[in-house]
Amino acid sequence: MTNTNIFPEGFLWGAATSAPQSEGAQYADGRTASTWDVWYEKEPERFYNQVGPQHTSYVYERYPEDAQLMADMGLNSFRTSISWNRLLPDGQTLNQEAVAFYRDYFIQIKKNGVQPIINLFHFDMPWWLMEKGGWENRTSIEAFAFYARTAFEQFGDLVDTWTTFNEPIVHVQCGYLGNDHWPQVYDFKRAITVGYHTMLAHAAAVREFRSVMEDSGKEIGIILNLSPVYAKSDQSDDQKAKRYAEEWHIKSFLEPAVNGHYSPFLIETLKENNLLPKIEPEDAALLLQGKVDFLGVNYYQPLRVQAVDKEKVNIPAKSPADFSKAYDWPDKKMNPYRGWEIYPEGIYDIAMMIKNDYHNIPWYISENGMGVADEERFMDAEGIIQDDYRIEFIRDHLEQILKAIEAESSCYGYHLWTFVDCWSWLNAYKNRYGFYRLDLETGNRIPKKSSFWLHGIIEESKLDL
Ligand code: BGP
Repeated sequence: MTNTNIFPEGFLWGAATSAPQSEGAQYADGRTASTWDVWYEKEPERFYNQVGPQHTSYVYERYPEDAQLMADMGLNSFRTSISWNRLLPDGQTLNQEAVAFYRDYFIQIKKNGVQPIINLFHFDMPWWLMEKGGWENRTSIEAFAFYARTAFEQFGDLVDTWTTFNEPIVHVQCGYLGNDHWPQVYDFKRAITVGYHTMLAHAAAVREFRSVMEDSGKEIGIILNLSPVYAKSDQSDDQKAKRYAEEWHIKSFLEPAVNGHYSPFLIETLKENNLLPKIEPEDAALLLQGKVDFLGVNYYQPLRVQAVDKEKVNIPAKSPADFSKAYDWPDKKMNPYRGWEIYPEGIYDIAMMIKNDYHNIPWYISENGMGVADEERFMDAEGIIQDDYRIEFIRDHLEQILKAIEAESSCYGYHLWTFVDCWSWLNAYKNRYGFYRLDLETGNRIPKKSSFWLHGIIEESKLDL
């Protein structure tokens, strides 16, 4: 395996969450609704145990305590997001109470020696914009640019590192090729348009960043779930399926973010299938402005694919499933408490892809973690969750990071999902991920065993191999 067990100086040790999953204070101090708030009001039965977005981890009130706990654990970085509909409740008017909250939140984090990494969009579309068509409507691009500019102007003095979107493929796929996000439609062409406008909005936000921050040395990136794709076999049909899966799941966002344009192969495929979105003459120049300084990489599990059954393929294609089919790898190791594959080696493969195909652009693991259902069953007499499974999970993934760094990958950090157990979309509190357990009744934070373990690793900056 790897010869070095030492993490480089300045390595980012942290955890990640998002505004809609942690803040709470649903309609407090001028905040308006996002799609999640409205959806819950319409269909509460879609949410696990009918627990909606109002039951988060109370960060709006408890952030000073959290900042202190991060410092106690030895973390030096933390990622969360800003709520668009809290900062600009109607899309135009600046909410001064939101400004005061976020400013103090970021100040408290920094006072404790923790660097905030701030993301702008984490699946939370303001309802006022969704009513106009959300990302399907081209006006969303400049609406997002205005929001981004406002955030940079209000918090740019406190925040050095920004990201535009978290896992943009998820709101495309779950909202327009499935029913796990609002608006729950199934339409490949609309999904492509939503993805395209998202990347134009990303580019417009980067454009605003460069203009507000000028030569400040501050940085902007994007967070992508770059799950590596593995084919069932070396046979050409399986390899073709892999190529398509990579284009759809990885490159459709990675290429414009790093290179400022889409891959010719993807454009050709869309053309052939009559799926090309409406492209305006000025779009190419805007996309070029969207090149990022770094990548955040979320990694949970790989994607395994095989060739599609030819007789079932639609022409023109109706979904990504017309290009590649999921493959159930018999040797896979599963997370028995969540149902996702555990494959730490995927991190090394992502690292080598970034190194070899994307000029080794600096990147860090912005999410990785192990969800566990009914985690109370692992609680000891003192009330501490004995999460040895999570310790093993983190340890195995860190080992792959060390191996990648030894192979000259530019990986510079690791963030666990998440710091304090947080609310998770339709799954609510079904799966827990945090270093700290959230007591749902009191809102209290109780450290899990993994928080003590990681503290030790951070102090020594090394992993026993
Ligand atoms: C990521 C999202 C997070 C979080 C995490 C865990 O894709 O960025 O917001 O939800 O997945 O997902 P789940 O709670 O569904 O297990």
